[in-house]
Amino acid sequence: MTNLRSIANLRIENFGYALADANKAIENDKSYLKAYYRRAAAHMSLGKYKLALKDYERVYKVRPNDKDAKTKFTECRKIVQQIAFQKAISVDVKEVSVVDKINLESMAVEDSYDGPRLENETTVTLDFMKQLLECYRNQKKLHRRYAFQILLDVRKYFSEQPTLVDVPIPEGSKFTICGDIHGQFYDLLNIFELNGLPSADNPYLFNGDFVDRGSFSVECIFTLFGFKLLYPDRFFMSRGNHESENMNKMYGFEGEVKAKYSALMVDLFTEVYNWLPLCHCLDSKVLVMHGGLFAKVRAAKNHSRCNFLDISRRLYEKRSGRRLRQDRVSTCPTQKATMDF
Ligand SMILES: [Mn+2]
Repeated sequence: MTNLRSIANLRIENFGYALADANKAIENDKSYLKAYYRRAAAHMSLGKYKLALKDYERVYKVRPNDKDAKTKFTECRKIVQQIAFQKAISVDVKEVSVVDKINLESMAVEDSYDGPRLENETTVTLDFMKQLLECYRNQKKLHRRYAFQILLDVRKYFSEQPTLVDVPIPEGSKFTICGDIHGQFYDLLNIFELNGLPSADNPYLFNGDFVDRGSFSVECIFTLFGFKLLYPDRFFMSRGNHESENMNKMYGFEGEVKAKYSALMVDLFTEVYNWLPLCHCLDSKVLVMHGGLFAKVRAAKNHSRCNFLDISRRLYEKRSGRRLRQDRVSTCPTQKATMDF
């Protein structure tokens, strides 16, 4: 009787009642297999997959030749494994941030410093950016206090951005996309000379690989981050395969930051890079992303919005060099160009 009521409750989606009835039926007759089956179905519907698996397994063991029992058991086991896998690759958000180790107040700006200064010690202005370009052109350095301030601000900004950023482009207007800058600051200056400085009317997307290889990665990245803070809605940056801790160790950026600033700043850069958006959708028409990102991105095969939005950017933190290279190959947009991005 209780088992029949359990079936009825399952049919009208009263899963809680179905569960109670199935439990009662089992209590009355521990060998009554159908009740286990109903209980599993109720647990499945309530999202309690581990409990459902237990019952499905019991039914399957008693009736190994029952096709339906086997299908249900296999399906449920797959779900339980998937959940365990998702849990294993999820990132612990309680992780300590390097931000807590940074004390801007302790970084006094010496009177002798004649480089660019942030407005009120905090804000990037157009004037600051022009002075910064001039300072870098003359191979001078931005004060570490301002450098840290920019990194902290840009980290906060990116951490609040989605993985896929939508970029509206008004009809008939110009939009410039630039590829790998790779630490070539003087090339970056040439781009701005030929194509105009970034502005509200001259929007840009820099599509990853800002650093490594060239000797002026620090100059490139602070220039780009500065413009990002100045025109957050008109200047865009996406992550390349070189915006990662392992690549920076191998291809020069880490050494350059340590020489020009400090190891602490290297760690902060790593955090900021982990927050960079992975792709941009221009005017709801064109998807732009850097080649050779990571396997999980490749998994987003059909390039639907949900696939990209679901990707946690913080997954890509600690990867071995080997794994990264594999990922680069496996996610390369063309079969030919593989290793040397
Ligand atoms: Mn590259």
